[in-house]
Amino acid sequence: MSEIGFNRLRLNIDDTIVACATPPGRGAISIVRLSGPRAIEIAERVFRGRKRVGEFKSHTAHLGCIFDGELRFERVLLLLFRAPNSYTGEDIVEFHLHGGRVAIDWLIEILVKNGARPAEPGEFTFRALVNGKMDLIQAESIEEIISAQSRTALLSSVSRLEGRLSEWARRLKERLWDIYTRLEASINFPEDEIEFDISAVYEELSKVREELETICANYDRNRFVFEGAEIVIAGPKNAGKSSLFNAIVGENRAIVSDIPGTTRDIVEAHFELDNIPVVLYDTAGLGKPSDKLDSEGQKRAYEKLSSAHLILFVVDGSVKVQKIEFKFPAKTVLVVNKIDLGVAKENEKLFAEYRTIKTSALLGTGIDELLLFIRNYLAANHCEPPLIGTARQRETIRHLKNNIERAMGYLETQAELSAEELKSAIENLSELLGENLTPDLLESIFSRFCIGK
Ligand SMILES: Nc1nc2c(ncn2[C@@H]2O[C@H](COP(=O)(O)OP(=O)(O)OP(=O)(O)O)[C@@H](O)[C@H]2O)c(=O)[nH]1
Ligand SMILES: [Mg+2]
Repeated sequence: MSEIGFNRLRLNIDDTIVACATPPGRGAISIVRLSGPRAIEIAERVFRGRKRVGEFKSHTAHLGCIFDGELRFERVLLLLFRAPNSYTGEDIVEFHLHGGRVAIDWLIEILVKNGARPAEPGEFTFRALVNGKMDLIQAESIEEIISAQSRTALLSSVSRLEGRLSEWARRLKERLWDIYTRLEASINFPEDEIEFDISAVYEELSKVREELETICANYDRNRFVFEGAEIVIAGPKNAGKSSLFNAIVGENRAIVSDIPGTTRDIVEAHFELDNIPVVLYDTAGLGKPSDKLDSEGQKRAYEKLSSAHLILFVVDGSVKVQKIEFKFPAKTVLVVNKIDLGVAKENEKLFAEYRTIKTSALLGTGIDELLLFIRNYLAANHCEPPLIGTARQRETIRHLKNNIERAMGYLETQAELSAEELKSAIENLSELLGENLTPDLLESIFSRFCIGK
């Protein structure tokens, strides 16, 4: 019995596993998948078609009936993928049946009765990993693809499934390995006068460092591509923040009233702008708190402001704007609202100091311009789909960058320490690729998967 496990879970990879691969519940078609050494044998016991399942060619589809003992269950379409040319690298049998909770559960029950075991979350992909069908980065990308929030995020994940990051990591590993072995040789056999040009190696390592910096910066700037851009509407009470929120969203989501301090809790709306997921927040008006609830509301507003990608600071431009007790970060745009009532003369000097957009949330004036500004802002802050896409990958690259910097620092005076750092860098790349699978690593990745994937 071969057990490979992570955490409390011990997975026997000799078992034949079964799970529904499509979302549970009503649907035109549901797919139940069997994978493992006994997949064909188990399928043969329950499926009756024109021929025996064992006689079917790989990658073919066959119509037939499922039997629960002698009870005829359902007509299904059976697809066969023979090892090693399948997702998991094992024999896979897929049953396509009419979607519906009862039918799915019943079929799984029949297959379990005939020798299959219900799969754990992510176990199909785990087998693909164990059987060398994909590396860890690619396995991770499957989950990323499933949960992608935008087309850019999807394209970035697909590039990892196709091996863009893995290839880059393998090539870098080779480059570092070459430097490491030459450095070690020059340390261990100084009398052999092994050619080791310190300044050339330094130059090469600094190129690697630059590459790593670009990768990290690109990911950091693009985080909102994966997580959604957080745009926070804030400003003094009664400025028309909730009205603006509703005007952008295009429906009456947030309560609007002429009573200052109407909004207490944060209201949010999700939508996409040019393939970038956006979360828009309406927050409580800032200023002297009127009561305990108001100060709690304002506390929440400030928390949101600190994590925002973009702040729309809304003021009522028709009356003299009170001194703004807010340190505008670079990511702020001043929205001068209620322009249908005119702009108070006293404000003109203040508005000239900031990047401003004039709106009337009441009449809908300036909303298109504001949306265009947001679009341009997001576009300017994101470029091509980033090479890395998860916090784990980002963290490993950060360690790697530290290794390279230290290796450069030690290169001239403490060659042994420099070699140690290069070795750690190579180990970090192996970890990125999942070449040494530890239970913790597997647990952290596969616990996010759904059953059937
Ligand atoms: N004339 C005019 N009135 C507006 C405009 N935008 C909002 N108002 C009015 O201003 C009042 C306050 O609007 P809200 O959207 O509730 O303002 P808020 O900033 O969310 O207020 P708080 O949640 O209390 O901080 C309401 O009576 C709105 O109808 C505008 O562009 N022009
Ligand atoms: Mg409000």
